[in-house]
Amino acid sequence: MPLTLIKFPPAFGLPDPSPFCIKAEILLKMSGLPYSIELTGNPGKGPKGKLPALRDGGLLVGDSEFIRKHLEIVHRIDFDKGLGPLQRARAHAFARMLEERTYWCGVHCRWIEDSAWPVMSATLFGGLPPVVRRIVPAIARYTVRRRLRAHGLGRHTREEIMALGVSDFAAVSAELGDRAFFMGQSPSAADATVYALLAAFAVPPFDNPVRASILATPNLVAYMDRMQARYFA
Ligand SMILES: N[C@@H](CCC(=O)N[C@@H](CS)C(=O)NCC(=O)O)C(=O)O
Repeated sequence: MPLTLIKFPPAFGLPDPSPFCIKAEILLKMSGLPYSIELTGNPGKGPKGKLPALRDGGLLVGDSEFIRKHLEIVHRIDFDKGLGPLQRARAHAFARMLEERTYWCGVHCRWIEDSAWPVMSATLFGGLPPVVRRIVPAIARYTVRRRLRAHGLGRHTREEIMALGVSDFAAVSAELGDRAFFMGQSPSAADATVYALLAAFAVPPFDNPVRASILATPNLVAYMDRMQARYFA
């Protein structure tokens, strides 16, 4: 039964505006399994109201991490083949940092920064009919602001949020060192997350201190080029 990745359409020069959808797509590419893509602007198509989701026969798996688990358990893909327990633990910790903390810094950069909002709004909501377009973006931005406050990151000042993002990618750079991929000389699951988050911050429409720090870090820039050439050439 073919696999179908349900994801958002490409945006901002990225294969997907969502780093979680980029992560899921890289995992599928790493797996070597055949898959097709279904594009939607409606996260309600995922079983948990978010994207990505993976359809496998009659099963709909929501959340990039459960998609990974599904590929590992049902399709017997070992993304971390060759990694020892300590490397697996480090990869796990970095991925959780990027997905559960750094991601929210990216949400601030895209949704809250006034300089980013026009391009964000036009990209996500530009296709709506004129009357709706005047209301829906404002409601969506308000909802995201509330989520950021609920997470906790939205309670910090802009300077504090940027400093947290910069420190996360400094840690990524230190861990990566001069390795070709995050955990060694060949790709593993962590690369799907690390690349997805780096790419989400590095795209041109969103200019902020976190993006500047990434672009000023040679091993991160070389790593992004390497990953892009390998998975999205
Ligand atoms: N933990 C989830 C996060 C997925 C997620 O946050 N997706 C966002 C896009 S980046 C989404 O679909 N948001 C729609 C919404 O919240 O309404 C995963 O790893 O897949």
